[in-house]
Amino acid sequence: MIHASLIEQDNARHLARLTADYDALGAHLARRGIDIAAVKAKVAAYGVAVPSWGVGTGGTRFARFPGTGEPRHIFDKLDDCGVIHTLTRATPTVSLHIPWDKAPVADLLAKAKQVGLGFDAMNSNTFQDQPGQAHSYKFGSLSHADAATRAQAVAHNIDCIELGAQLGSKALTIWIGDGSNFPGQVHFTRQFERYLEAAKQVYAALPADWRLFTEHKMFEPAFYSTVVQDWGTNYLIAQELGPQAQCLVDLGHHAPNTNIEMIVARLIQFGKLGGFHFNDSKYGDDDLDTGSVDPYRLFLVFNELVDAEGRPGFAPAHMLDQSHNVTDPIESLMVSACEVRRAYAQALLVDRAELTAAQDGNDALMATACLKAGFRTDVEPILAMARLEAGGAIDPLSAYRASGYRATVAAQRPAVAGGGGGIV
Ligand SMILES: [Mn+2]
Repeated sequence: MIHASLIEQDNARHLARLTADYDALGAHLARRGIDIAAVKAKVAAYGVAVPSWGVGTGGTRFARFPGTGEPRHIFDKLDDCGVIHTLTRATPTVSLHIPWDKAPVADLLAKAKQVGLGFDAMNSNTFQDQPGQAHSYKFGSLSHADAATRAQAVAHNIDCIELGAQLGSKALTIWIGDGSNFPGQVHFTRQFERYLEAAKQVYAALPADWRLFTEHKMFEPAFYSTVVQDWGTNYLIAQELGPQAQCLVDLGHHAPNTNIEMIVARLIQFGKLGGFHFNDSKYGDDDLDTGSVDPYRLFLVFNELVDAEGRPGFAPAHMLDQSHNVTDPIESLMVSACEVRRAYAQALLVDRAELTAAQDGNDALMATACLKAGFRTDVEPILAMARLEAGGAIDPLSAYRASGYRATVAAQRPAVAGGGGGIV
């Protein structure tokens, strides 16, 4: 994997520069009345989960171009996730996707322990058929017109809960592809009634300390309608199911220009924000690297999260959900984990008393300038120092490239065929 001595060697090259930058930023923040050590401590405690499927190369409906040394199974994936956490110290947990990652519980636990990772939310898959499956999901799963198909989808979700409980997971995220491709194809109300009835059966199987997350998405894989098309429907589901059900916000699952930070604020206000799938987008569910297109939007989301810190029951789950089509997935996930922490650190710098005063005084310009003061601050020295002090890399990308990890695993893992498109 990545030896501590290699990280030390690489850090030695960056240490003098980092120390100077950190001290300068500390002095600058002190003039603004901010204690840099307090911000660094919060950043260091902030973790974001990596999805197991994220370490494989993604694809589009056109094609998929596999990289070298692609993980062959969940144990290779856990190795790759271990590398990401070793260098960034920002990704302590992995989110499994069942059945893609199905393996004996004892083996999963042993591997996770070996690479120093825990397990985050479990993800069920009823959007594609598995070999030997009795009923097809071509026309839906939890909302399918056929009762036996719905029962099969419910049973799969309950299997995911039972597996996750043995792994130490505390949440289930339901993934569905249910919807329609033509006007008139489905009866909106009857379809949603069937969905709710099935989801209630899954909810009933939740352990007392678990949460159930549902994700809204306005299109894909269905192109005319989806069952959970927007945050309003998502909120209705969480309300119908009960207190353990909350809404997941995937940043890419909205129409362009949607005010996502406002959706986040609404869900927080009513205790229904379950968490995030972080990514970035330009046009649709592009699954681009977090913060790569619109870092200000990411900051505005975190501005709402920092504002809500300390509210009773406020504990959103954070996960990256991206498709890496042209980059080394490990590099993209490392950079993205750092981008999430960056937005968090910038949001921590916002002077909340000054912001409230500007809002209450109808000083629109000063209110927005107050946000910009947080966003414009280069917090990289805080992020790097937090990594260094936790045993990680000052510059994860530099250390990763110096390690030669990709070439090492490429020699051990046979190349896979290009295959078709789609998320992998
Ligand atoms: Mn997602």
